[in-house]
Amino acid sequence: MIDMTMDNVDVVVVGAGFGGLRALHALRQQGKKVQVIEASNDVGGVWYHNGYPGARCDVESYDYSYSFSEELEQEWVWSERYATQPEILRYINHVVERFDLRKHIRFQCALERAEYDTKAALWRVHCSDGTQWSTRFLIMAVGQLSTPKSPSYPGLDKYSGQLIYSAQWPKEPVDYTNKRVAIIGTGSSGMQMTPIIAQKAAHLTVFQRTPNYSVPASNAPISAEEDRRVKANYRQRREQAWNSPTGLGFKPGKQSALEVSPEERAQVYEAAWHRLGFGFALTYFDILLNKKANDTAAEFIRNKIASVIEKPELRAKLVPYDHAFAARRPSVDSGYFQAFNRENVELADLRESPILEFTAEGIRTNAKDHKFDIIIFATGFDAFTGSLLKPEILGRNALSLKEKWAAGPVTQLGIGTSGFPNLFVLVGPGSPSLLSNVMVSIEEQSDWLANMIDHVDRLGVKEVEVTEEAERAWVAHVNARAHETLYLTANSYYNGAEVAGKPRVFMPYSGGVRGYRRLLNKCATNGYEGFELRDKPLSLNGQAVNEGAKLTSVGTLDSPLSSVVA
Ligand code: NA7
Repeated sequence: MIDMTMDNVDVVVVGAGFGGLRALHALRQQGKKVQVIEASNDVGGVWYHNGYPGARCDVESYDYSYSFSEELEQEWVWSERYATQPEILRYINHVVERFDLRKHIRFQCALERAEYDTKAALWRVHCSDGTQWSTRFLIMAVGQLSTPKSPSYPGLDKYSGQLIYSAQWPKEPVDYTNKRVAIIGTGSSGMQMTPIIAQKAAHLTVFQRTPNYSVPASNAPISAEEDRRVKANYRQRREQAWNSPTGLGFKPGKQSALEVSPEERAQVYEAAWHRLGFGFALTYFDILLNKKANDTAAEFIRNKIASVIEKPELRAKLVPYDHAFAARRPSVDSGYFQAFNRENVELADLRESPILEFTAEGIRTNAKDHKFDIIIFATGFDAFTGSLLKPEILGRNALSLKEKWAAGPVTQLGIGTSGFPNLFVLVGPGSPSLLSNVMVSIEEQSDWLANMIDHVDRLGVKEVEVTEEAERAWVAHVNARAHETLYLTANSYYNGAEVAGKPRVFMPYSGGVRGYRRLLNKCATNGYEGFELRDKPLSLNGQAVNEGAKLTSVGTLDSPLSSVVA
């Protein structure tokens, strides 16, 4: 029997970032009753929280935007090639108001527990504010980089200055003018904020553990003429993005980096360097596939980075040597390396001098006692699974998602996992997600899911569940594609190296958005191959269900990455 204290809806979507909002819109178009629940105060997801100085997208604005409405595309005017966080947040709010989405969202309402009622084929959803929902489908749109890490250090609680996380940037202004500031972490967040904070801080110390590759953003304002030009051919631009491997519109070069002369290669790299951002990695088709080809790009970048750093001792520390270019996520920066030429900017190399402890006044390494007014953790996230595994999600026979994925996430197409009927993940592990323009992936999967839900509703299907066979095959395929690349040669958040003790498995799908879309379409055309569609819940249709026993995890991947990662 349905618990009458619970509100009934067709779909609960968890998260009101770009993904959740797009899923909401797609499902509303299908006439579904949808409830979005969002832990924070407003829409925007990572773009709501990551309000640090210099935060901006490193995908071009025209491509990092929704494509589902031509009117929206035409009316919204982006001011810069790479939009800043405030502009992206304005865009998200514009979309929410324009498509009347806000009334479907409940804020300050975090998912705490979801349990599957096997007899009713319903998810019972329990939230932090005491609300409960009973829903046929549960869609997790919680983001891949949305649970910030919080490194612990001896003495952290003794520090008396201001401690800030880049991914939970305060809503009130942070005044770093004439202050002594520390940034820990040199991923995209640390690299973006360094040159901005350096301009006003009395002194800035950047704590670096791993030197990172970066390609210049070549950001620029968008002229009215360029805006007209893009909008006249927007469909064409979208088609190009959808049919490119990354969803960014860049087609990989047809040649190998190794089959052209060094002079020609230098010219091609030089041109790409000044305009392409991430596209630089596709200048030749084998940069991400072949170490020798990669070396040519890496060497070019190293020389470029070295050429803008004035002090030789800093050059040696800032130039990346220990991993292949783009095997970990490179940055697209605006003056990061140049910031170290300022007298008020200092590099603290954590490989040379690790942090020993935090003190009341700052940070002590074995080289120095640093004093800071503000310390910023730009230390990244528990990627892919952090936010998925935070709530307690109990599937058939009370199997928890945490147990099911104890050896790493296992999915069919990155969308569903066996033992958890009617639960779907948007842009989850096993999908192109962070190896793609995530906007392309979000739109693709939202429409696919909305169509699937509409389809099964018309058929009177009560339960949709991934088969164990399908998820085993998909994991094997994800691994096989990863083995074709250089991604496995580095420690990164792609393979769980960012959190101690996390299963070391490769999580995104590296087969590209076009290939992935073909597989999604094939799956749908073949009657949602790999998913079982049941007109009665499994527990009622006469098949034996051992209510007491838990499904064993089929999560062990066929090739644990710990054996291949250096
Ligand atoms: P990233 O890219 O995960 O970068 C985190 C950075 O923080 C990276 O340099 C880490 O060094 C460093 N880090 C992490 N933990 C520590 C500790 N304990 N001590 C010192 N340094 C540490 O996160 P971002 O927020 O910069 O970017 C996230 C994404 O946003 C990015 O990929 C783009 O998609 C946009 P490590 O490399 O692990 O040695």
